[in-house]
Amino acid sequence: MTVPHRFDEITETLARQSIELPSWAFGNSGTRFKVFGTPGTPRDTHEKIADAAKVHEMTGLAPTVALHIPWDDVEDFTELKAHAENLGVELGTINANTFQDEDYKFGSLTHSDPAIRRKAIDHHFRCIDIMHATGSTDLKIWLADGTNYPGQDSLRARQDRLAASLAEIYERLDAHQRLVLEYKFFEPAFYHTDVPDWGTSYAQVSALGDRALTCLDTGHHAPGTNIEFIVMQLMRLGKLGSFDFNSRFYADDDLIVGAADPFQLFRILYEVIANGGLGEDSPVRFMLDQCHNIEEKIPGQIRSVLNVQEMTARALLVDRAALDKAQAEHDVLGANEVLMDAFQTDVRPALARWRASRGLPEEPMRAYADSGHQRYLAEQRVGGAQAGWG
Ligand code: LRH
Ligand code: MN
Repeated sequence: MTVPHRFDEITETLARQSIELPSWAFGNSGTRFKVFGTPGTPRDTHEKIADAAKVHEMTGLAPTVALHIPWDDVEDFTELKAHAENLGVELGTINANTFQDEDYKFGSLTHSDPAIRRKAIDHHFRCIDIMHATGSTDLKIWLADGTNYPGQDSLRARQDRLAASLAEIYERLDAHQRLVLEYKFFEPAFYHTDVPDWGTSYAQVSALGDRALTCLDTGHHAPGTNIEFIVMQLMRLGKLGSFDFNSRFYADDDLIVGAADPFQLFRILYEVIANGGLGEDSPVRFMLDQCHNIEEKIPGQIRSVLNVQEMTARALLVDRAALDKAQAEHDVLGANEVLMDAFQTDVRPALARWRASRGLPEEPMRAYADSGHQRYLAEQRVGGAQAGWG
């Protein structure tokens, strides 16, 4: 199992890897049972961005931060852009939010009332205005829209209303802007969700145009779903725009990516690589979408981007020539062994040396713990309300 000797062949691709951080991962989050606080949690968007910048400083892997509107609303987004750049990061994907307003009880872009649809469309127009100020290229749309009981509403009518609403939003984008439509098979709706699967997202975005793509959240599939097959198919169709990386044992647990199922993350990244997703002009954007309900948030994000980097390195070390040969010969076990060889390769020592060669901490988790930054934040950030999903 001598794969590591090829590590030098993959560093150019690894150096191109960037993983966008979700601002909301630095705020408090939880479940319907409890949202716990954590000493040092940011109180506002500026502090969330400062924490994201700390993750980039420790790993060199996270140069952009995604915002969620209205959670990250500020007076002046141009000033916020400058604030981020002064900290060495940029503002990324703008996430719309039509899942916390009373008016959206029975839907937003799918609602039967044209006035409610108008309100939801206008919210997306505002997100596009914010993109102009932040220089962001991606508008991410995830809808909680759905029903809880059969018969509650017309599934067909809602799809048609959704298509019309999305068309208005797509029209408002300018030439360098994209929209990504995220799907999720359930929650908060418990009978049907209007964008439940990749097929529905693909159908809706394909009707819009080239700058409308699909967002794949790794926590949004029914148990037993072969997610890497969906990755391959959406990339084959040129419609995979972005990932929301996280992991789960049961439902949309939003745990640290790779924590629940590192082999699944490896298989997903192998398909990303095999379909050109890490190429220089790849349209695929990689983002984390996680909640650190009980663990500290900055170390949680550091651990997350390192998990993606580690599994990426292993997937890049797959001996393609040996795999192609085994596949051509229908050498079932041989082919599987080639993939498992790479998956079982410990790339951590080589990655640590490579980080050091780029002036980064060899062990970012330990370096962050030793920095005392967490204690500093807990002492600094006293008073005010800790940020969260509200
Ligand atoms: C929905 C979701 C979506 C975000 C939210 C924070 O479950 O994955 O991407 O808007 O989490
Ligand atoms: Mn998501």
